[in-house]
Amino acid sequence: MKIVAAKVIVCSPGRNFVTLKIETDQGVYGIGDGTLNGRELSVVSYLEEHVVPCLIGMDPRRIEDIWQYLYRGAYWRRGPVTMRAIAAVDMALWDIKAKMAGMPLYDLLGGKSRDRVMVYGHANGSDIDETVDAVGQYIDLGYKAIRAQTGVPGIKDAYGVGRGKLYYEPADAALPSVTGWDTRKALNHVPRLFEKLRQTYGFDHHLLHDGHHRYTPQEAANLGKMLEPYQLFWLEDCTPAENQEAFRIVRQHTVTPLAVGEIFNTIWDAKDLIQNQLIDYIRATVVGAGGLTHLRRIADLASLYQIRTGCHGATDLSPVTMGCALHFDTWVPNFGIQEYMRHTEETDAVFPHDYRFEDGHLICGETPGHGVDINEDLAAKYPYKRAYLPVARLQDGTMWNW
Ligand code: CS2
Ligand code: MG
Repeated sequence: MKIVAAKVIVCSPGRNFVTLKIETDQGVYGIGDGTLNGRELSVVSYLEEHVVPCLIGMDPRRIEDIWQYLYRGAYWRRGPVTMRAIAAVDMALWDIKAKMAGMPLYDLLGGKSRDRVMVYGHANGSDIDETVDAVGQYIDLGYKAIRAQTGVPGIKDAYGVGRGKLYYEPADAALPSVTGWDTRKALNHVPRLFEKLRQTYGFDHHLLHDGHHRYTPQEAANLGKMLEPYQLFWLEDCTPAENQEAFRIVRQHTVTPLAVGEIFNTIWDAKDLIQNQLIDYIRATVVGAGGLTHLRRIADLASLYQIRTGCHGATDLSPVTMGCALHFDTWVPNFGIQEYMRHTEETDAVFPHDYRFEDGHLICGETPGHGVDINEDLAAKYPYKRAYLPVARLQDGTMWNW
């Protein structure tokens, strides 16, 4: 069996997506996602110039060998562009293998560990009352777990706050828009949001919060401690994780569960965090961390330390990644939760898929493969549009982490 063609499809049905389609001499094809939010065309070029020429003629059944070829063979290891390109290939190859086996992907991975996958939705508002109402809407929709973010007085366009809709899209400008940050103001405000949420809705639902890399370890520890009475499911990205040791400071001071990893691209980004039990949930996902072949290694290492998965699932992860993630979540023994930000109707139409939402959970389909396809004619109607994530500056103009 041979790979006879591989093409990169770029489309923007509401936001940009980079999709790889690998075709074989047996007529079976596979689909992979390589989207890197705000830097999409770098992955397109990596794939077209440096990966596709090597793939032609290879045996698509040799998923592991092709992964090692692209990882070790490049000499230059790791990084978001490389690992997304590898992920796109890996997803497409698992899709092909599962289609050939006539099995939904979870069966090939080892079979179902659960019937459905708990997801969390994104509730947000410009102030505490609006966020409390938004959480209520998610509860009415059946969600069991909800992430809550709020605007903060004195902070321009605080992270995670949309524009009055149930979903929001952060990459929204042809040049990066400038948002603000002030840790003192956030530390005053965020605990009050969760106090109000617990007063209003009680303790039955899981509540989550994303710090989006804004706090120092000491500030993050302080926030975690202040949030303890509200029993969060997790506090995410409370401090940047390039220095994995930083989490030790947070960990020493708070029992609020910690999640990190949406920007990790290999097991090396998480190794010390996992082995020192500094986190509770690992957020690496299929497109970010080199595909299913590598993500399952991260999950297996995490399982030794009772750390559970919580795959990133924002809108910049295409339905192809969501399909793969749901098969992974259905199999992985140490599953925790899956993030779920709904895509636009246009995106859903370009990427026909068989997963469905029901009662606060996503359920992956039974179609052989990962269950997500691309309608290329429709995709062609939505050409690429440059779109950046925002940047963040402190009140005095200092550049900060968005
Ligand atoms: C976020 C994302 O989903 C999350 O937890 O941190 O919205 C993130 O900002 C985007 O995926 C960036 O592309
Ligand atoms: Mg996040």
